Amino acid sequence: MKSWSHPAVPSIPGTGPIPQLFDTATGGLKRACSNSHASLYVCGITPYDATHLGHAATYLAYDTLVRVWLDAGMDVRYVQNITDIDDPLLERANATGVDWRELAESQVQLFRSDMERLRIIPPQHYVGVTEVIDDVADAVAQLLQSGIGYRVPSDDADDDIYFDSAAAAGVAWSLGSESGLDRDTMLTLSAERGGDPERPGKRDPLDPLLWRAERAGEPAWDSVLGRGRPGWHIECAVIALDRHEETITVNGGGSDLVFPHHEYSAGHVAALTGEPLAEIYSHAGMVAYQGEKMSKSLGNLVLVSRLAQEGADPRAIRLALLSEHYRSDWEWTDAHLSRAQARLEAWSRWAAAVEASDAAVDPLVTVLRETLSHDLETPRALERVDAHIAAGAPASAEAVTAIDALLGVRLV
Ligand code: 5CA
Ligand code: ZN
Repeated sequence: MKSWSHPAVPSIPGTGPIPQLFDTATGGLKRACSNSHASLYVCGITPYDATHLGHAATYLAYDTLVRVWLDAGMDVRYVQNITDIDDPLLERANATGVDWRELAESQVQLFRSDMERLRIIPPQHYVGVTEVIDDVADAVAQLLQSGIGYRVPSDDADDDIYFDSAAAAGVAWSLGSESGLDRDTMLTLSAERGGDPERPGKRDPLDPLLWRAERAGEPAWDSVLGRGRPGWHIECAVIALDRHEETITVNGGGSDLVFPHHEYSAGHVAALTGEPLAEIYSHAGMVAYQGEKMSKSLGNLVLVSRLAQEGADPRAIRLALLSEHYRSDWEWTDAHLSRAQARLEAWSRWAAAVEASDAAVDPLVTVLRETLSHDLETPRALERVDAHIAAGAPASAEAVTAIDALLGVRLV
């Protein structure tokens, strides 16, 4: 699919450090670097409602990672998917009487324009699952062949195909190796997040769906498996494998994807290749609004597009989101935006008097680099800029450039 346009990212003199990033699987910080390049797979939207601030916060976290990597001189390879066929999309399309393809297309377009508005660096490959149905079917056929995929009969269709978690356990993955969760928690989360632990005929209630045979009235594709459509986790496993030739540096997404989604994407990749999906499993915290996680199903959304229509400067939206650390769960309030607006005005006044500096590297640039490379500490980075300005330091061209390159906020 078409991605969105790339914002200008200036380069800062010198290079920044390789970032350290928190890894869910080991519960600690890890150096995020394979070699001279870094690869990133971030789970994309299910396009049935427009970009809310929770989505924006998650994509902004990985945008910050990309910016830090670029500043460290790394070649960055970035892939993102679109879940453009799945139950929630079909349910919304049916409920509103809109064709599911039109719904997906319109929401993806809105997402692209919101990402552009926020100056978020696009992935090089932006891939809808509907573009890779054959690849998914081939992968599921391979799992069937190796005995890791198995058939589960259904009353109203051909057999569905499931993933045998126990048979897949090996060196690169076993159940729990990504999430570290106990079985009871997994059972609860599976039921809440698209799994079907109650389905009869499965070898283990936790085993996830790989392929859903065609049902009357549902979209389906011809494939080596017959007519049907992909399960959710195999979609991301196959897109990550198709576009990255080796274990990726970082697999990212919101923390609602820790289990089952990233656990089983990792399991599927390990079963297909014998290699781990990622070196680091990274998760952004959940943004709440009015006391609950911001989500399409609850309807408590604050949309990026609506804030922009109401006159919010996209740079202030960016600063408001960056004022919270990406790993914390937090609640959006109007005060986030008004504080960010005031900050943007103060920074802009300071930057208007930008002057060339003699210093080899402005100390603010070093501070920003160090702060961000430590698990993307954006709230501290913003405070360091505030303190620099409050101390009366002049605006050097390097510092203004660094704020643009690393924080994505162009002041002049
Ligand atoms: N299509 C799948 C991933 S393959 C999906 O989860 N789509 S989504 O539209 O529901 O979410 C898109 C991204 O935003 C995911 O990374 C998800 O974890 C993240 N996300 C969703 N809600 C929030 C929230 N309230 N706060 C932070 N991130 C969120
Ligand atoms: Zn995903």
